[in-house]
Amino acid sequence: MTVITVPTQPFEGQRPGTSGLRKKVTVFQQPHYLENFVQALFDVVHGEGQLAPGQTLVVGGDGRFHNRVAVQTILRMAAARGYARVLVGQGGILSTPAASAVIRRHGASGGIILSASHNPGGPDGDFGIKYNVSNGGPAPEKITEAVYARTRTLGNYTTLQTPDIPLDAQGTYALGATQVLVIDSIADYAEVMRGLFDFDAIRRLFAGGFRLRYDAMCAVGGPYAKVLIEGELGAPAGTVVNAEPLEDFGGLHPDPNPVNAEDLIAHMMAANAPDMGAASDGDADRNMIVGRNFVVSPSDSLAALAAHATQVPGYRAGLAGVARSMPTSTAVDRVAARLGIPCFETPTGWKFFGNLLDAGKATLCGEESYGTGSSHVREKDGLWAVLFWLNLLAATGQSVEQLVRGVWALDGRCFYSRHDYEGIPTEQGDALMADLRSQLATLPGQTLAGLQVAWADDFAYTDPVDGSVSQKQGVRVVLADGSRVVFRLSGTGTEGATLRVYLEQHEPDASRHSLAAQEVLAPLVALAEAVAHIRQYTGMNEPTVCT
Ligand code: VG1
Ligand code: CO
Repeated sequence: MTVITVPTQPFEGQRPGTSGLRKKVTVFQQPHYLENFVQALFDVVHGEGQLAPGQTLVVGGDGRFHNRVAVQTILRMAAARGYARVLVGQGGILSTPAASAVIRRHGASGGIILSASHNPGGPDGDFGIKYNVSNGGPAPEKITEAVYARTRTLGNYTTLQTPDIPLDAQGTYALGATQVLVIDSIADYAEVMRGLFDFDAIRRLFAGGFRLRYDAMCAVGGPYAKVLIEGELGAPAGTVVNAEPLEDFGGLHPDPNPVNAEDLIAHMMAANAPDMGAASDGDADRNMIVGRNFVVSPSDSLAALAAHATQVPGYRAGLAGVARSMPTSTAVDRVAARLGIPCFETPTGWKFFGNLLDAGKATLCGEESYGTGSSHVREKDGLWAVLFWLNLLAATGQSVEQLVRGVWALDGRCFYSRHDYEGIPTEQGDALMADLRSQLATLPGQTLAGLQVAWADDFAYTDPVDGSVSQKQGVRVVLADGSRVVFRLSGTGTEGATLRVYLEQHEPDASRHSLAAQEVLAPLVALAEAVAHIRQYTGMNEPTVCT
């Protein structure tokens, strides 16, 4: 088979953000756009002009519009690169955590995940590509930055001229000298889950009439949840809703939060609500947990999992440590302190957990953005979190609400909310952040909106394993009691800028634990406005989304 070399020119802006390169589908549909990025990636990972003999690549995506086209492009380019084997999920489908599991279990040198995750899909929606390394986790910044640099100098790429590989049935095909294996998208992942959780106990829970509503939001989590929850664990048919992955997610926005998953919330607040509700996002790495009449904040979910982890077979021996992204609430820090284990604070984005997990410093990790995971793979994992909760409910006999309130009773409640201002002109977003940064030296000691600032900084992180430093990861404005407001710009959006304002206040007094978060946090919202002049910079009076 002849490898062909196609001349090309660099595209602007192929810089991966918080989680891979995300752009409008129409941008990815431009001739050479995806090819350039993949060539740059291979050039960085293997060396310019170097082949990848003996190596295995994993390829799959969340099934959104353009997934199939992109898979075929990547298969041809991987064959031109001389990979020995490419494992591709059936139908081109692999959830992000499943891709991580496949990379690890098959000793792959890496994997390409096609997803824009929680971003909307369809012909007018978003597409994305991300590279994961041999530990199964997102490539660290030194790789993503090198890929970006390479995209700016690229002059050609190599590929094959071959017909498409049939993806809909499992099988083995030859593409040049490369063996392409279309594999079961679920089997490896399911095997990892079986090794962690007490499936018998969860089966008994369902057999006893326990009711779950799992909203897969017409995204890739559906088939996984169907096989495991309805199939293996015996939950009644219909437990998993919106279970069929659709190219446009049925018009839903597959970002599981109370705003986008309002239908699930309505079911959970109804008179005859199920015992537990859950939802996952476009690529099934996020999860939202809802109790009957009780919404669980992601930060509280992480804290509850950490507090009760030893009830679950996979974590019986205890946790080496926990880790959370900086804006995530300090609820898990308090659990860690009580358990006497270390707690790490990282920048936003799952790639920062990889080294801690590899080094055995952390076992559980989480982010405020509905992401939780553990050392079982190197990605956050939506269905894993749901199974973890089911296992805990089965083991303790408690309800979702009781488990969370139990943690509050011991450690106090961290009232928490994130306010997003979406679609701001990029210059305005940058100007707001620059303004904030210029105030860092003078903020301490100032009283704004009636609150006195104790300290302020721009979060910087030194990786405790490899010493790499990540600067400018979010501006923190903190009060003497630890209450805080954090500001950062999103790194996953595809249109303009999104300002994220994170608000947190710890409340030790149990008599105040049932107050509404937005009420408790109102003074911090006023502080945020006083410090950042959000109205002036964004022209918005209210956030577009509050979670
Ligand atoms: C957001 C979240 C972050 C998460 C990232 C990827 O990033 O805040 O916590 O890791 O999305 O999630 P940003 O830069 O927009 O704030 V996913 O499920 O879209 O891969
Ligand atoms: Co996701």
